[in-house]
Amino acid sequence: MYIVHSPTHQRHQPPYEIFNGEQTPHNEVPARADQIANALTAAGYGLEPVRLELDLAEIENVHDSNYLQFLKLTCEELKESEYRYPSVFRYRSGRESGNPLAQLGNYSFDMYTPLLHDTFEVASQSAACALQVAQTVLQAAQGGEVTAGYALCRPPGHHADFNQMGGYCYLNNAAIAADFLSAHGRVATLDVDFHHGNGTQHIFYESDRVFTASIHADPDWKFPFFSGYGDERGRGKGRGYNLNRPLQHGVTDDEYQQVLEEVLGHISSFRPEFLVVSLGVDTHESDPIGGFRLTTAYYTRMAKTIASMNLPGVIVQEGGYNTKLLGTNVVAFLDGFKH
Ligand code: SP5
Ligand code: ZN
Repeated sequence: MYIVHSPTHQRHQPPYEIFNGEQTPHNEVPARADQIANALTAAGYGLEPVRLELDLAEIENVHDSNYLQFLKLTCEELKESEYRYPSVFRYRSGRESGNPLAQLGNYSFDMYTPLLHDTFEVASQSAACALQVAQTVLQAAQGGEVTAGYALCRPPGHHADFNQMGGYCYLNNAAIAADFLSAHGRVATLDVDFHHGNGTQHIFYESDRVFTASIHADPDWKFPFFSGYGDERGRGKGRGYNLNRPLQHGVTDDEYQQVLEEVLGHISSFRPEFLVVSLGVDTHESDPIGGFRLTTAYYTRMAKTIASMNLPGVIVQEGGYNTKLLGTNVVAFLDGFKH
């Protein structure tokens, strides 16, 4: 399994999340990626540092160039120790404002996702990890070989929309990989993070080149609340190319497996040539912010089931917040995915 990571991710360290107006400990901590990297190494997997540099001109299908410039310039202007949280969100008057505080609220949808001096650079490297894996998997596919690779992305990406950050996400790593691959064939994205992949869904909502599927906590119960319902099926020529399976509290391995098999059936009917998996292990029974009851052993079974589609695959790390077990769960998944 080809694995890419970015050793400089530690420089993005959100100081806290703001919940109900109060500072609460941030869940998306550097220890997450470090713990995964250590577990992978201990399990005998080799990790490659990312060498690709993200070219912003190449991701303009995925992210608004004004949003990218805003991220880049805002981070550059911050001092090493500074950070910015939004305070004022877009008011639905139809007016725009160039005021930096207004811009911050315009390009954010929550108060969990601050900008720090190094955030844009680290997020770009995270996206580059996904893109480098996608390039390698594509090359192998063009040589007639079906392979899979894993991008140890941090920060995660699946909540980041065309022009909005949120849910600890700035750039949509999975969408960037999927958009790149879609120039070479039909792509399916399968999001198995505990939370709905709203950014990925929305970015491809009107596309019939990328089929997006997500299995997640019912948005009436959990974040991101405003997206992820079963009746969201795509729009325009993308109609029928989005699939959501919202689930209730306490889902077990066997219940999840049933839904997964059903979703894979729909994905197969689309006849994809590439698969991008948004892997969140916040579905684990021990996760501090999740609410499902999946076991470590199940990740191996889940991965075997997904790998049985026998497609060139890019696995992208999303959430998972139990910093003691994250690595064990990711290793369990990758062990099951090996073709
Ligand atoms: C990538 C990913 O998994 N992002 C998840 C973002 C969801 N964050 C919501 C966390 C809310 C936790 N704080 C609630 C405190 C309740 N007492
Ligand atoms: Zn999540």
